[in-house]
Amino acid sequence: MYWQNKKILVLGYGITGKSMISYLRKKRAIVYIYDDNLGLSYPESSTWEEKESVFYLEGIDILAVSPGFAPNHPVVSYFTQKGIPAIGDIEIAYTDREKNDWIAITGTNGKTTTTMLVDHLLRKLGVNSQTFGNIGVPVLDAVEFNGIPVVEVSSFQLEYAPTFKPHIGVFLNLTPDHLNRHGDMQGYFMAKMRMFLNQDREDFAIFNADDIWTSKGASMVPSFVMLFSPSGQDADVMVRDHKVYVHDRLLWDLTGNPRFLYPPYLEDLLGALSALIALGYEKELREITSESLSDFVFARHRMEEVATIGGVIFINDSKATNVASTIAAIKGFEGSKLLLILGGSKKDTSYDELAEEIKRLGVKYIALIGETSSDIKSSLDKIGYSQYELVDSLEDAVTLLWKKAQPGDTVLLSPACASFDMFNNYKHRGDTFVEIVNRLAKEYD
Ligand code: UMA
Repeated sequence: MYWQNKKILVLGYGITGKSMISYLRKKRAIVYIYDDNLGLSYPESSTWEEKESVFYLEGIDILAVSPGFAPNHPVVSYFTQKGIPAIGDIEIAYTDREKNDWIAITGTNGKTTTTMLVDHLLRKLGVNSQTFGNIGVPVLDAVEFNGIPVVEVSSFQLEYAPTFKPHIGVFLNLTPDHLNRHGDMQGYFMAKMRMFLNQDREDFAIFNADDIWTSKGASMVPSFVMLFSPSGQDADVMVRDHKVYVHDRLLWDLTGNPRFLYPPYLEDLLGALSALIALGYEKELREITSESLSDFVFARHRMEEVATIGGVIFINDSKATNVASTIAAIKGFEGSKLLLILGGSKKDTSYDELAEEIKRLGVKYIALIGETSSDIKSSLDKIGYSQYELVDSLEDAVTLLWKKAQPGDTVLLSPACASFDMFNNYKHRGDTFVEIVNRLAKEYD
């Protein structure tokens, strides 16, 4: 696309905003910057004017929007109502990259692990690839990348990617999250489905047959559909007796890789394998065997084992920012040995299903923190579960559960909520947890 001399208003001065600014400036666009926390900055200026000045800007051609800005943000709607297109970094990168060889992964949970798995396996096959997108690496870095770009794509980013069509798209699962932004599950689903609706017959749309939402997507896309099933339903790629099959052809035996039999990771693995099979690598995958997973390093803050202190295991799952993710995490434990830290910033979510699961599994004790602690407390009270306490900080939560725990127990931070009430983001929350646990380990020594 020709950006030179286009007047572009970049919204957001975070990871995405900064990368769009430097990219568009290199392409000689005239770049204005707006951020709610900083105000408005004019081209060639290093100062920030008051926020309201943004509404006096004339002649803007394009809005380049960071994903955190909702479409109904006053600045976004002011300009889009005037007919000015709002696009994000994925759209810019997609229009400017010469080849359409994008592999894009979306879904509520497991996007990062799946993106990393696709990249890991491509490298094992000797294919040059790299991860980009919501995983934390600006997708504009992929424009000139001389290999296969594997992109983690969020529903927020897809709202500003009107023509994006990955060659291979994977939709892992959909459970309630970000509903305050998308309105309801249908709105959230359609935001994710945007990734597939522009595809052509030669592109691939990969869906999870076990998920009621993503399996719906199969009948809506113009592209070639592939289904995967962790539960062993009939699908293109499925698991039966710990073995992965492509139709009736055995691909991998996972018995030697128990990490990947843990349900959320199995789903991620099948999504990743399906993407590689769509690319034509079935035979090569069979040759490298599941042994190729043995050196795969999981992302931080996702079921990350931090330390074992006096026989008590501490696990950081700070990335569990929604109920489904926490339910998936606790299912893997014998409840009576599990002590849980829950709570964080407000979202339009019900905690009733989580409370049911906690009671059913017999979770030993819970420390509740953050803005949502009283909402979670109400859900627990409703079903008569009383093994919890409200505390003021993450530090107090760790101290409380450490006192309640016995050797062989696990203390798990899997909050089911975003972190913005007390932390900058889930990474900051996870790092703080790791710090507190490491301090405790030193004291115990
Ligand atoms: N800002 C405003 N007004 C708003 C929202 C944001 O002024 O209404 C400003 C903030 O003051 C800040 C900047 O915009 O200066 C931040 O922009 P942003 O919120 O879009 O975040 P980035 O730093 O650009 O990071 C984004 C993703 N963040 C979000 O989607 C919220 C990162 O995903 C992603 O790693 C990064 O781009 C690179 O692609 C994070 C995330 O939480 C991990 N994603 C959500 C998720 O995974 O569930 C979608």
